[in-house]
Amino acid sequence: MNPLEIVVVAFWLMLPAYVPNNAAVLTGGGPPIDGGRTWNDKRVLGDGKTWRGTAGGILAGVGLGLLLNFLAESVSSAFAFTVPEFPLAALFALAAGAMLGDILASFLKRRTGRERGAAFPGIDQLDFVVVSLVLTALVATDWFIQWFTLPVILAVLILTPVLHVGTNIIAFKLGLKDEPW
Ligand code: CTP
Ligand code: K
Ligand code: MG
Repeated sequence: MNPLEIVVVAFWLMLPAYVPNNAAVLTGGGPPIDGGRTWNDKRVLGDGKTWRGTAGGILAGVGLGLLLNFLAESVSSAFAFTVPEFPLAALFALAAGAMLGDILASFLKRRTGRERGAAFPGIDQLDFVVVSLVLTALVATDWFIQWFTLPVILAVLILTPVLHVGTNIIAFKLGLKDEPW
């Protein structure tokens, strides 16, 4: 794989995991997942993790993946290499894993005394990647091994924080997000 192929395949593979966080910002609101419950006087997750945002995020990730499946052949012929189609299980794991990673991060933020919206550098940028990759490896193992080669995983780990910081600054400037992280 040449460097362009590695970067394009890494980005393509992760799109269904990238979109849920942004879609949740747009669809969020309504009852929080933790129902307002606290643990040691701190919210279990906080008002920033809602059922609606989570469902909207997962649907957006899976929906985008179905669109990518439809486009995969044309994109592959435009480049001189193949971009993958996503099995349904992998799509769901990428999207739901991204939301789960973000929820686990909020759980850790509350346990470490961080209020809703507080930054947690490092965790904020990679929580969703790690959980979506692990979940995908579990539910679509053969497909995962075929596509997530070591160079692709390294590209994902480097690309993701850069893209995450960039898109969040844009969402903040557009007034969609309360903080630029
Ligand atoms: N959101 C949601 N449900 C989710 C994730 C996000 O409704 N599972 C929405 C919420 O409106 C949230 C916004 O998207 O405020 C931004 O997401 P995020 O930055 O992850 O949440 P924070 O509000 O910063 O809360 P936390 O400190 O718990 O991360
Ligand atoms: K977050
Ligand atoms: Mg936030």
